[in-house]
Amino acid sequence: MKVGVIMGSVSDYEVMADAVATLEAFGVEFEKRVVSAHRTPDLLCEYAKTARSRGIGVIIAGAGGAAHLPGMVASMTTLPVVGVPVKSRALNGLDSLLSIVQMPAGVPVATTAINGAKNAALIAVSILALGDPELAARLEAFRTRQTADVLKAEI
Ligand code: RP5
Repeated sequence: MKVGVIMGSVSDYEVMADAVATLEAFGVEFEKRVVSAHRTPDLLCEYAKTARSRGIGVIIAGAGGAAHLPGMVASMTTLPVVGVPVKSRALNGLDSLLSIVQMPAGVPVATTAINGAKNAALIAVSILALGDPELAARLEAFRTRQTADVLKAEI
């Protein structure tokens, strides 16, 4: 299964590139594209409704401002959706965070920190690793390396 990485604008890619780089580091297949909830609403519906049948297992959706992309995608698929609030110019991403994190009960979006694209990818890896022992081993190794790097850090 692959990960679908979508974002509301090309301008979000500066942040969402962290998710792509992390998925690449884990050797996880993904597709990436701009899907805007308000600029391309028909594409949004098509993307969300066909995602499962196209082999996607997790969707990572990043957006900024009035960031309805992750919630709208989640409303049209039962795949896990991870939302990334992208830091906005006007309100430093607080608008993005609150737009994404406060989903009413019934349609969940797993929300990361503002600009938390790397963690979005790690959540996607964790989910896919449930059915993929090799990927689970790579995730364990990543954590082990991360711990070792902190323990040997000199300041
Ligand atoms: C949102 O508006 C996007 O997700 C982006 O974060 C923000 C600004 O978009 P641009 O004006 O840079 O295209 O839809």
